[in-house]
Amino acid sequence: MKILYLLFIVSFIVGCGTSDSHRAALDTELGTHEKAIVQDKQLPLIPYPQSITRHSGTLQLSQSVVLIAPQKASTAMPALIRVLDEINLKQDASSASKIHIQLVDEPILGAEGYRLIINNDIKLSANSDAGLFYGVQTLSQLLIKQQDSLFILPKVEITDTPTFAWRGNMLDVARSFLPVEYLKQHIERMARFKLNRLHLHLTDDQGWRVEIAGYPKLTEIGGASAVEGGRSGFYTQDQIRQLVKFAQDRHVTLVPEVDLPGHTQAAIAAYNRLACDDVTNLAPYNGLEVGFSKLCLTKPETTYPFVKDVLTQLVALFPSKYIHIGGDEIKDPLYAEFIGRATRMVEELGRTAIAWEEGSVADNNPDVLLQLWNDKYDIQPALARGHQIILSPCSYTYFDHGNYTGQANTYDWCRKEGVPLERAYQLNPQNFKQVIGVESAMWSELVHTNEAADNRLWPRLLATAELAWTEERHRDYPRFLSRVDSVIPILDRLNIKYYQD
Ligand code: TNX
Repeated sequence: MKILYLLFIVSFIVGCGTSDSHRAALDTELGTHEKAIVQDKQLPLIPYPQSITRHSGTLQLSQSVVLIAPQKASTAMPALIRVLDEINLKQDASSASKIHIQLVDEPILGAEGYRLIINNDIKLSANSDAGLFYGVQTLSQLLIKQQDSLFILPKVEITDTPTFAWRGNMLDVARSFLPVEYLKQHIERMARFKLNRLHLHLTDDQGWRVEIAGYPKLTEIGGASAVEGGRSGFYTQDQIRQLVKFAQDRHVTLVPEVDLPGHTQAAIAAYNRLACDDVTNLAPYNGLEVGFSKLCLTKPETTYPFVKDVLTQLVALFPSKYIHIGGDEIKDPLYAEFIGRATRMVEELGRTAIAWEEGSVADNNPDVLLQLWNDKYDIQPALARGHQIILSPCSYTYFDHGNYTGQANTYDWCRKEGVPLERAYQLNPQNFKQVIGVESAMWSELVHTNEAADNRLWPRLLATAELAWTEERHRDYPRFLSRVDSVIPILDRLNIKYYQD
């Protein structure tokens, strides 16, 4: 029985530097909690790193650590200090526990990769501050107190780089508003799991959430409405600038979306001239329907200057290379022309547009990104023209769908069983072509509080993080699930009210 157990343990270890017989010997030598760390499971890391070599033994940290780091670790150092504060591990120059951070020049680490070596001390190296930042996140997940209140780390060498550049999450702040404080928390939480794109769906029929100079009614009227039961509100330009900086310090790019030319009732309610003359309902909307509103495309002299003003200000506020122009769920004979013009406007402003998949019918420059959201949408013709895609197929990535079948206040139009964690993990980006990355989406028609948002986002966002970062050969659902259990203390540390089954 014991031998079988050991075989089972050994079979669990991926990329392990310790031989099986050595491991069996270790098993008899070590104390219980050391055993747990050195062997039996995968390291408690999400997303799982690309390469791990484990060595025998552990490193026990003293009650304090000393950090040795270059000036240029300008976000990695503060990130590490935040983690140390969070776990109450003090800094002390005379400590025997050293954490060395260094910039190196190793092409295989790329722009975001890192190497973390835990031996008699901790060495973290990367080509860039971003790489160091991600190494800090990995280290932070290993800094979990054992039962006896000690930090005991496995001796390992981890070399890690992301699979995809785009590791995203979308929050719909238009149907129901999310306050700045929540977004900050969310950015911090995303970064802990190496997610790096926060797409903000800023406008829709039920609300307009971003201040646009010269158009005060967008936020006076559009900012005051919300879906029924949801929260209203808007972000001032100052708040956006602060959020952008907060996110930059955590290597998260804020990607703004103004949804055009449909999903625009809030804008039309604010400025009635944006509607066609025969439209009668010009009031704010708080229902759940989609696809009924549009900017008037037969009044180009009114519509395009508005669109240009909004895009110009978004570009000034958000440094993101990509600006999302929406483009979903609308029928209009002039739709394709509109999308083509809007994507070129973004280009003239020095950025690149993203459009939901429907925008692929327009004559767009091939560097425009398309966001795939219907599992079955035929994106092939757009791929043939050279477009790259963000993967958000709704039956895997729509986290406004239930954590389980029939969860209250969730949608099921895309998948009647909801999108349980296992389903979220089953998306295989490698089955698609020309993929820049993965993005899960939380629409907010039915999500009206911070707690509900936490419940819809976590732990499923851990699946998004791993799909986007970790290569297919290291992904395995049972192992992932056991690592989800291991990172629960981290979710608790971050005060996340995650869904618990
Ligand atoms: C589809 S996905 C939408 C949203 C809804 C969502 C609800 C997409 C581009 N449009 O307007 O909020 O379904 O699940």
